[in-house]
Amino acid sequence: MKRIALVGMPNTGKSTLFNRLTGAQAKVGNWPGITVDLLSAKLLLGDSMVELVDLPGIYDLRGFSEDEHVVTTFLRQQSVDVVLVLLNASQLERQLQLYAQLAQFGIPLLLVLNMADEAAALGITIEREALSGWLGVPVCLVSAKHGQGMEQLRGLVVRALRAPAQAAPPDDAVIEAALKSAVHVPAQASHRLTEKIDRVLLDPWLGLPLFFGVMFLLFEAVFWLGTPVQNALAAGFSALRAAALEPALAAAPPLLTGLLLDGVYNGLSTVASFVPLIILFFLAMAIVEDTGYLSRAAFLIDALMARFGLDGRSFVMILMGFGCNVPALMGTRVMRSRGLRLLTMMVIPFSLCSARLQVFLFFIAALFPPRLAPLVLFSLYVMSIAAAMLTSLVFKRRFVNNDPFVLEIPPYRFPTLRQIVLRGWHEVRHFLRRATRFIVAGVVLVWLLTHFPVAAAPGGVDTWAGHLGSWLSPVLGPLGIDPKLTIALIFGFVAKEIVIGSLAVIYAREGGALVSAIAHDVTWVQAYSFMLFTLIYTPCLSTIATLRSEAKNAAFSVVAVAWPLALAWLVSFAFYQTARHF
Ligand SMILES: Nc1nc2c(ncn2[C@@H]2O[C@H](COP(=O)(O)OP(=O)(O)OP(=O)(O)O)[C@@H](O)[C@H]2O)c(=O)[nH]1
Ligand SMILES: [Mg+2]
Repeated sequence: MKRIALVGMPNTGKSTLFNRLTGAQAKVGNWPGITVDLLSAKLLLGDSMVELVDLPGIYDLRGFSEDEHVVTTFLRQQSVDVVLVLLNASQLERQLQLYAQLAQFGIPLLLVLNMADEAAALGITIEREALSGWLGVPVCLVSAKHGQGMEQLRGLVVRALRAPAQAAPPDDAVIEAALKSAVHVPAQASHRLTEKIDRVLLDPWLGLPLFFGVMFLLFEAVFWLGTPVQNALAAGFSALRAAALEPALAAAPPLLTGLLLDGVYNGLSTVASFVPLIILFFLAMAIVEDTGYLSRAAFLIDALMARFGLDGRSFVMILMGFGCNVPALMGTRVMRSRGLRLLTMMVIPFSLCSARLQVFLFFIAALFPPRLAPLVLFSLYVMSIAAAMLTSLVFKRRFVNNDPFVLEIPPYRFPTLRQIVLRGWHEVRHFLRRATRFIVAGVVLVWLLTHFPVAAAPGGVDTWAGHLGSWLSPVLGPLGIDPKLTIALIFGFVAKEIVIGSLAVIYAREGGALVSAIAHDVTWVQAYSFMLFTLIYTPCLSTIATLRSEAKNAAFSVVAVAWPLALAWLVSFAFYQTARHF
């Protein structure tokens, strides 16, 4: 099968084009460095199938960061039939250099100028034929986001595959002449609206408070919209159990009914009721990221982060970790300095990911009045960042950053509805896949632990779970974490998605009944201490595995697991021992 590769600078729309051509769902975002690994998909071109490969963005083929390495190794070692060189049509002056470097690889090239819509809006005109004449390669002008120029592009690719032609690498003089005669840029080509908005949002004094204000308002909105839906779903699941499932299983042996209803059903339905809130949360994050506001946040906070040995990119990775820590850890590949990369990897696991979010939403709903809910959750986000900052202060001397921070600030781009929906769906699918995979196994295990040996009262001190809980109580007791919560924490070590499902099994209740049982058993101080511990201790096995494979250093991985455990204990201890006196 013939193979086509997409190469270009970061944030030029390679993944958008990849998705448009193949119908795949590669992650897209208005931030350089979204794609950090190869992605490939097949598509039908003319009458044959070809493979299209999406690559990380690169500024320079001679670079030495991990993602640039991915691209050069790929071009050297794989047989590639045509390279689509994707450039931002409104930045040709800067980006054509990359084309010249690629021409030296001796692979047939096709020049694709993307973001034709933005170039046109800026008043830039490009004479496609003339440019093609100067460089000796086919050129086409497209808009991957809106779909213009796709037919022409497909036609050119088919032709290039049929009759591969290599152009001579252009020297600087040729490029200069090509730009001069084929690309017309008006004297004042600037993103007007972007500049206007940035005058406020990038204000040195107002910028950061505004950013945190916007994030806080988003939270309020997510809660305000999502909580009623979540309550309705939870009530629906309870009603379904009482009306249909219990009667249907009435004749089955009690042990089996217990496993199916108190175990699997309660566990899954409790988690499922949080899905609407999680979806809304992701949509909000997707919009913040796609518009380009996240890049601005990185820029604003860079100076502050430098004091902690980190930089603006680390901050964005931390925010990305709020979705899931795993892709955020992989995102550190764009960092050139190994010290900076390791330090960032050390702090990302403190990011309050969606799995932890679900645990917190549950406890907050159980123990705090609705009026306080957004505030309590916001405080946990603040704690999440505080834990990350404290960690970088502790470790910054071991991991020194020797790479200056250069970040291009992209213009504001408003995501299309299609982009938002795709992105939201992508995250939700990921969440559900993990949730169902871990939860079913987890709740069944918890059920076994809380129901055996058979002679013991279910969930009591004589079950296996009870023994485990009392064995750990000298360690977790001083944090206000009782034996029942302890079991949930142990399973949370594997994945946080199991925590609430486990509690549903341990308490043999679901939905509203579970909430009131926990509210009855646990004080808000204990609950907050439990949440702090959940926030800071080990994120999940997938994160540990990613840390291990990205850092390629066993000692580092051990510290990256042991330190958060110790910190979690200390923070919860300090909180619980202080707050319980009030
Ligand atoms: N206006 C406009 N925006 C586009 C177009 N193509 C992509 N974008 C936007 O540009 C941003 C970057 O798109 P991506 O597809 O993630 O870019 P990429 O080249 O894969 O980026 P990296 O993976 O970071 O190298 C997103 O906000 C897209 O919505 C286009 O033709 N016109
Ligand atoms: Mg990409």
